[in-house]
Amino acid sequence: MNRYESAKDIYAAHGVDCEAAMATLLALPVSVHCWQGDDVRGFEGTHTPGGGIAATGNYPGRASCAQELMDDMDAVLARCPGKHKINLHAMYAVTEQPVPRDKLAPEHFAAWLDYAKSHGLGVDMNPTLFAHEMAADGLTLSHPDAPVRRFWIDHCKAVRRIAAWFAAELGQRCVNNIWIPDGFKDTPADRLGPRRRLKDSLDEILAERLEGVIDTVESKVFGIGLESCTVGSHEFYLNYAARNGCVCLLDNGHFHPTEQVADKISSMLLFSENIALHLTRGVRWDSDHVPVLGDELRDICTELVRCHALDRTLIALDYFDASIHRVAAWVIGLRSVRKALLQALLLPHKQLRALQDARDFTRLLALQEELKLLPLGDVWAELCRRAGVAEETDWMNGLTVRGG
Ligand code: RNT
Ligand code: ZN
Repeated sequence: MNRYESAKDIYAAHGVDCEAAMATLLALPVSVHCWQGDDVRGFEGTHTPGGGIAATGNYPGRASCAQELMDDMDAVLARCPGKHKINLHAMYAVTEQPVPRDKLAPEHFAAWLDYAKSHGLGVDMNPTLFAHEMAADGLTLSHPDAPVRRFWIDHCKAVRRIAAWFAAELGQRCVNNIWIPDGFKDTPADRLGPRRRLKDSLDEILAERLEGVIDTVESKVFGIGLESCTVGSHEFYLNYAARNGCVCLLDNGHFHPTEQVADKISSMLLFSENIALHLTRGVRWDSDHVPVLGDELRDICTELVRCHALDRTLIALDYFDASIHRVAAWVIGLRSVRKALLQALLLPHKQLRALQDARDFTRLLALQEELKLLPLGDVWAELCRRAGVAEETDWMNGLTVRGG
């Protein structure tokens, strides 16, 4: 008997169907962020991400133009099982001359549409409200000066229309995620004013009804240089989304280190149709390390499965590590997310819930520990084989270093 057949029997003895788990996983879209390939630089010629986000490290081979970034994404997608979307930022527009961000239009993303079409991929979008002179003082949609707010509102409106265009062209919905860096390094004198201005800006941005666009809003607890107050806090967006019919996005690097995103999911699902995630790994802070198969990621994925929320959740990646091979970093994170989802799909949720409801917490803990040792790797290897991607031991074969 081969290893997969044997693993299948072991899981079946726990009442778990490996075939069903693999089918679910292969059909589940994960949105792959383009910004791992070039350290969040974009193609506008600016070199500091700003807004308190930064890729650290100087491994050679960073993609420096659209073609290189697309080549690297090809290398990533060829190594990862499952259905994918690509997640773009406005600063990745492919244009001959620089185009002001408030003037961006679908034609500036024609190269990405071609890429998505030729690879059968969906696209998600993000306006870029950092790494720009208009965001130099750390404020954008909540800025006290009306002309600054106007520029960023117009930028966000322009990008939403691009998102609608992608949705129409590709025949699948496009998530448009708004994250702003706005905040204060030291104790502000006024928190209400900036938050009221952010609310008004969002109201204007989201006023236009656009077919195929799912608007998400991403909160944060703090950023580097913006330690004392973040205007777009979790409470702000949780309430904003609930009131205005958009979707709250949880980035698991954006909370206090002991605060668990896994624990928030069930509460949110009771009050909203959809939730959105940025999966990352914060090491002591929002450091955006490459996700690995650890407790945090597993707990989040387990929660999605046991709440039957996979089809209500928009899953995206968000990390950037420039200290190791960038394509490998991309692949390790994406494969880890898939592994965590697979492990979650291979748990006997009914049985676990029954133990909790019977208040048999002793057996529950014992079983939870036992399940960690089931042959996940054998099912993962089978999944990779079926998806036509390299197995764990082999996926680094053929990876080269640009310019190396
Ligand atoms: C920043 C947010 C945001 C960005 C991307 C590039 O802290 O996580 O999602 O990482 O938009
Ligand atoms: Zn994020």
